[in-house]
Amino acid sequence: KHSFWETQPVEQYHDRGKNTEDEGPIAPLRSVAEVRTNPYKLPKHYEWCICDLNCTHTMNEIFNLLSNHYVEDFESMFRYNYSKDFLQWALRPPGYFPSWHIGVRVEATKRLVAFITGIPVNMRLHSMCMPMAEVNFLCIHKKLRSKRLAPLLIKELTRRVHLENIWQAIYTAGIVLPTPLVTCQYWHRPLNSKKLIKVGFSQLGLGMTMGRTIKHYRLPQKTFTPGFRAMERRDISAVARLLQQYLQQFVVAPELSEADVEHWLVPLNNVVNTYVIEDVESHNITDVCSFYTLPSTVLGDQRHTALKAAYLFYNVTTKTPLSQLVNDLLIVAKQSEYDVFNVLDIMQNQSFLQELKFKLGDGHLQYYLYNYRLKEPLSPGDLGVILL
Ligand code: YNC
Ligand code: MG
Repeated sequence: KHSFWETQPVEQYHDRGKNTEDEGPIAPLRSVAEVRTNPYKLPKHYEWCICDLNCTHTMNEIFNLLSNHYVEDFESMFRYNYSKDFLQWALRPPGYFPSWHIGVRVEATKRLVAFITGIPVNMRLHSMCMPMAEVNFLCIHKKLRSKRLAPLLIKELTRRVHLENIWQAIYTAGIVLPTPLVTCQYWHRPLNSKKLIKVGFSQLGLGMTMGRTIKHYRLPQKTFTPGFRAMERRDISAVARLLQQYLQQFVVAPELSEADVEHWLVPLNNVVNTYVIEDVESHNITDVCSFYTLPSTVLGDQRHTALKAAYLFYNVTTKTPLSQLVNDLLIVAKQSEYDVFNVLDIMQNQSFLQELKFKLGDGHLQYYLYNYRLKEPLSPGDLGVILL
């Protein structure tokens, strides 16, 4: 049924639950010298390119491809609309490889018609730490779908990852492929009910009026936790220490250096917001919370309305209850006119969903590993990693 995925070193459906194999890589170890040096052959009239994210023109092309052809919800009501600033942030972390930003162009016109990316990450699985690729933004122009181009993009990226002596990858997708590591779900906290209902994202609850709904989701004007403030560059080492410690409790989590924390968490307007709790007396940083910004386009709407969504990112609590910290994020997001606040049921997020009035979304997000098998099945709460 999966003519491509059956050939790949991923856990196959029929191996699921067989605890006979040891934990570890699926494919035999290879060396970089054994990796093919020439790119895979594309169909006639198409060519590979490396997309230079420092080039404004290329950034416009990537933005246009993704904003018109990337992920939609099941009913095609909304499509992710990653901003250019966001894409540059997501794709240029410390140590990134420009050669992992892969495009396919039409030879004659140079039009960009497909895209796939990887970024390097040091991932820990149980106590094993290894360099991996985080794969994202696989996208093929709607007119070129179902032509088996996706397996070529994946194989070409894999080849370039192997050339860097990296043999594992992590990725997420909305669809089920061989074989999910964990199945997660999104939960949504309405911030602007009126707009969410108008664009069809939410429905008015049974027996609820618009007035009562708005009142139900009302939030205070000001954050609650004393010492709550935006993270600054001077907080990098304190935040790094807290996060490194906190992520130890999860089965799957990145090992973040100070440089990683600087890249991923120092606030960037309309991309990532991070807040710290600075103890009023000691001035120590005790807690951290963050979200990233990913709008969606409302499809079939002539005015191209955007849905402004915040997604919960990395948090650390040592003193403040997590639900109180996230509630402060809801307040900040509401003040900044976000329409909805989304969280996955990973890490410790299940602990506050009901209390903070999150509603279960439809659809699932599957996490996958490439060329690595874990012995025991995981649950969402074992995951300490967020892919963008
Ligand atoms: C997908 N999302 O099953 P089989 S998520 C992986 N991830 O193969 P064709 C996918 N594989 O089943 P189309 C996939 N979607 O026959 C489909 N496939 O074995 C598999 N959508 O290829 C599929 N972006 O070219 C099948 O399909 C084969 O033209 C069919 O293209 C697919 O970024 C796609 O949802 C998704 O742009 C590009 O539909 C297209 O339909 C599209 O005939 C809208 O392909 C946007 C969208 C996906 C977002 C994402 C993560 C991608 C992970 C890729 C796998 C990485 C593996 C690790 C590599 C590094 C290894 C090292 C080391
Ligand atoms: Mg295709």
